[in-house]
Amino acid sequence: MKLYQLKPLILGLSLTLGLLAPAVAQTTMKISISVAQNSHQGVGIDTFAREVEKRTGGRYKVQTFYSGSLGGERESIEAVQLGTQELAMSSTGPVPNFVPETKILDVPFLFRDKAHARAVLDGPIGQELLAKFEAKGFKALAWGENGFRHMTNSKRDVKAPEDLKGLKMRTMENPVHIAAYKGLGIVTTPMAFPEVFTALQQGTVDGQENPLSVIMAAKFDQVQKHLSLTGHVYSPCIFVMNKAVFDKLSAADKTAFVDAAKEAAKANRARVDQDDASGVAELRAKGMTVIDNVDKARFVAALGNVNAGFEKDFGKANMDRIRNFK
Ligand code: EAX
Repeated sequence: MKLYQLKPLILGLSLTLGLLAPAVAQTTMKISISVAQNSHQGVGIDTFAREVEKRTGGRYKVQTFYSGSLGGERESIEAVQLGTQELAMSSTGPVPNFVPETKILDVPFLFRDKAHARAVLDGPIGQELLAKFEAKGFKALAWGENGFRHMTNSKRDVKAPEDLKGLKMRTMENPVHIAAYKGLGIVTTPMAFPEVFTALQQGTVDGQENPLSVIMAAKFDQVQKHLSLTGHVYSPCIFVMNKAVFDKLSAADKTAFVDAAKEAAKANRARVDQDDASGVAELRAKGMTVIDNVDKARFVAALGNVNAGFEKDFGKANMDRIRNFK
């Protein structure tokens, strides 16, 4: 057959396909993050979008929004609860305002390392916490990760807890963080993430704390000189979805969404590992002074009273269950 003879065939075929296409209803949903696309969370939601589309045969499309373009993390979780936005990936920063049981995860020096944190979150403790979201209008699909948080500031090298006294630092809108940093003598200024760069640039605050992944994605090296690898809090992320929207999915699609979030969490955590491995050298090359031999035991000791308060509030048994999880 000659090409010109094939043409009507191809035309006919594409017409048929074109007519068939509308029979497959396509639903578009939105997911957002507060950090840039080129980041551990960007990899997370990009993977999620791709996996949802693949696993539902293209019937569901997920539109991705970065850099807080739909609002900060608190706003995004509110939007998911209200249903004006179907999905969000967020740190646990603002989550206790919606699901108070998650507070325990942000206790300083609770997790030994990322492997410990990931095992807790993917195991029964983490799954029990995911279930708590349901009563609040959410389907929590999976835990992802921000990573261990470190302190940066524009004033001085922080080597010991005393060096933090009087530093004005932006904190997340999270009661556990605020109480802990106050306990270290920091002047705390809770603020949504999209405002942080400008606040640091204009000197409204001296410093902030975030994992290397976030520090690099937000280019905080441009406005912060001193970085201390305090690793003071492990910061989880969560993939949340509006519960009513999730409940309307077929059983197979529900599985597709949950599995897509699990794949996304894997990709997100792998990028955190990569950023943790390359971050210090990269940030030094960009001009930051990095204190990598912080005496953690002294930070833990300085938080003694605050941590005793957390044990009282959250239950020593609950904290020990996390600490001792293998
Ligand atoms: O989730 O607000 C924060 O500092 C978070 O770590 C950031 O938005 C990434």
